[in-house]
Amino acid sequence: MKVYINGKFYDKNNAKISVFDHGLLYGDGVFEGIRAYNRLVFKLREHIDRLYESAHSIMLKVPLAREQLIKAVILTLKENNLKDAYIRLVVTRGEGDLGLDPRKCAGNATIIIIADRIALYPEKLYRQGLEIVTVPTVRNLPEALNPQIKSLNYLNNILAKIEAINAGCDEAIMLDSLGYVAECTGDNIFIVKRNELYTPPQCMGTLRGITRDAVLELARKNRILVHEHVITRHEVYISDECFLTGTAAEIIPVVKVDGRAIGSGKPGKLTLSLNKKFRELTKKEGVRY
Ligand code: PXG
Repeated sequence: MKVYINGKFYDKNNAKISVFDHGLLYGDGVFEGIRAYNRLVFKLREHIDRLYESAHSIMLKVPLAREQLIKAVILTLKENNLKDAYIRLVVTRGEGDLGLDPRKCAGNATIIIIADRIALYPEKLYRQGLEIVTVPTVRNLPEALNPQIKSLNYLNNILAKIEAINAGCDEAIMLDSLGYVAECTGDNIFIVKRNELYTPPQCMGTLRGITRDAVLELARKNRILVHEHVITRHEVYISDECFLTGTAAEIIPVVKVDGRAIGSGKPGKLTLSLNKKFRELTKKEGVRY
């Protein structure tokens, strides 16, 4: 495997950055997870735009223009000769000293691109559906660290993940500070009620997922009514179907939440049909390499 760091490729074993990098010391940086299917990078422009937006918000200057970064991603995929891939794009504040002061990192931003394979959940869970739980750790408050910023600081999500694992589940529902359903640790959440789709609005402590947007677009094209609306746990419990979306997870059905069976307790019809449409989309849409 070849890893891209600041314009050069390194073997996996030699792909190293400074211990003074503020990405390591403070989680000071931003990232994206992107997928390529059959030599097509899915929603590459959307991921790149979100990365620059996250960086802009934390006043981190990405030392490459967007077009150059797109080229670097494509080059990394070619270098690794991967037909299907999961691409991790990381931009850190770079090397500084042992203080918080970002001025010490001026002009040192580190750009890392890793292309690999990924299987987030075992294949059988896509057929059988996930069991998830609501966890005590609430999602970061937008007024503290806005979940719209895809920052390297994922401790909030990792704590929730640990709580889910401790409860014997693979994934967690995180609530916002008002107690509404926000999202899962690395996925957005949807429910289906009477053949209509509901997902929390992006302003409520939720990342504006690119898979979420793709699903909303697919639903609208197929004349399924969609509501970006606050959701309570009760509404999840009494929903007909539930599923999660994310670049890594893709679309995964949820069949049990906090011990309550969702709908029939099996992956729902609309979930499976949207999943099929999503897979077709990933086969035909994207930036070719
Ligand atoms: N919410 C959060 C908090 C995320 O981190 C999503 C939703 C889905 O967004 P996209 O754009 O991918 O549809 C994400 C992104 C993992 C992992 O290993 C997951 C993400 C990022 C990094 C790692 O589960 N998901």
